Amino acid sequence: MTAHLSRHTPTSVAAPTPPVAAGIVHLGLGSFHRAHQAVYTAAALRAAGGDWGIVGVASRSRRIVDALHAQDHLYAVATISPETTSLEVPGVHTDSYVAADDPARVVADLADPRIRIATLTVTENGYSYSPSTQRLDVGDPVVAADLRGGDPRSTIGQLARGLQRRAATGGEPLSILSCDNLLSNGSHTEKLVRAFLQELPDAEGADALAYLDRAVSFPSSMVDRIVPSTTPEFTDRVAALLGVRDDAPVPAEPFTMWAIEDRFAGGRPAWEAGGAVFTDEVGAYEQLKVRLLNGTHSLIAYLGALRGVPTIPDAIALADIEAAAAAVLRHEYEPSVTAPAGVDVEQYERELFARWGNSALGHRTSQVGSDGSVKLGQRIPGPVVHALDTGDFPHLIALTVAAYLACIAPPAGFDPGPHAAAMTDPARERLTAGATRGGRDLAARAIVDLHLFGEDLAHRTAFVDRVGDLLDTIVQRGVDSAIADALAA
Ligand code: CS2
Repeated sequence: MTAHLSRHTPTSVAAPTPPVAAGIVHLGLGSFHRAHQAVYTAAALRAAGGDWGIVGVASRSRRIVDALHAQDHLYAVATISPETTSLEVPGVHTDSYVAADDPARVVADLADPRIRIATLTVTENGYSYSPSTQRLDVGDPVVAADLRGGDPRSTIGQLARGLQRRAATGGEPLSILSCDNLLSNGSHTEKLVRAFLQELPDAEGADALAYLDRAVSFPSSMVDRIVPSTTPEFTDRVAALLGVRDDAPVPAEPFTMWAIEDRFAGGRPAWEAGGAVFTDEVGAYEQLKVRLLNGTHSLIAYLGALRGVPTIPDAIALADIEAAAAAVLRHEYEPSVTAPAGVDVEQYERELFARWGNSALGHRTSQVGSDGSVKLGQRIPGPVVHALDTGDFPHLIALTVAAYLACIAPPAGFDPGPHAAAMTDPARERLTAGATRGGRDLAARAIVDLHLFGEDLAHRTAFVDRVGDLLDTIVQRGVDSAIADALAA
């Protein structure tokens, strides 16, 4: 098959959204954005119109940008379950480029008065904050260089420099909307952008800070859709279904959810047309999702990798991992969350098991297990402190951390297997620098010395010791024994 997807090649799928002018700049042109915000935006444009096309900015990867340019910025989202596959072509991107190739353009686009929203999916790892203090990491060499001047490379630097330019060239209102799995992602982003501007000499930062106070909003949002990485087999399957070649297709599960705070300084698309919920309770939605879904997802990924299975559905099909997931969800995460009005937590939990079990998706344990040092910092500290302060002990969250350490920083002589080896993590080097004397030592390095999960957990000695002991059990007696031990406690 040689013809590529374009606005002129017929496909089996209904025509994409007609082209409109851009109103959104999106930083982080990965699969998640293309299967989530883009799909909601397509529904909004179909229902209510508006100049809300999206300029997609990839941070480094040229592959998707090249594919999108060759295809008139069209690509298919394939909604996949064991029962069905359905295709949709959102067609809402007006342009795309790689930030590393054209860093000056990022600032120019953020300052462009036609742009009224900047959305972000740069992952937990893309916000340049220190996990222990939650503040802007001014010691990070990329942030430090951005503060000195020149074209910014960090996301926070790009936003701050974009606001500076915008303040100086008309000061049109702008909303900055984080769509990453961070708690209070709006105020967190605002705090980091402010901190960047405050680090600048007065004459440079003051106008931008005044403009930020006057005309910029940072709504929080909770995003949810499981979007695995694309594989060559999947690309071939989509081509067969579409009838033309698509080099940038995205697989996604049927479930999708977006809860957003309705505070948009310069207007917004009618995302509710795609099912987005506008609510004052975003914090409650975020907590529910980041703890119940993501926290349990991490446990399934690390235990699954240690058991040697490649995917999340393979892992949740193992009886003891399913039991551990049910126990951590119900007894350790759920007590720490307050459900938003109208959300039935039991129903939500039942759906989670069906979602994790979606065997058609092939969601890899190594994908969910990657970047655990930044992801777990969002997922576990609140629930651990809640449990300890109410007289319960979070044995299965301790097991999650022990399994994470076994995967990322395996003690000498222990082989965690290929799926653990495929996980990437920015803290891997710091965790593995120098020998450790057993599990408690490594747990203390991660939680107490490196403060990977914030300051509060660093003082919870009983938790740190339990992580260390479970790690020793994994190494000496195997992951099955550690699961049995944590479940029996
Ligand atoms: C996962 C998430 O990789 C991970 O850490 O837990 O990407 C998860 O699939 C999404 O947040 C679902 O909305």
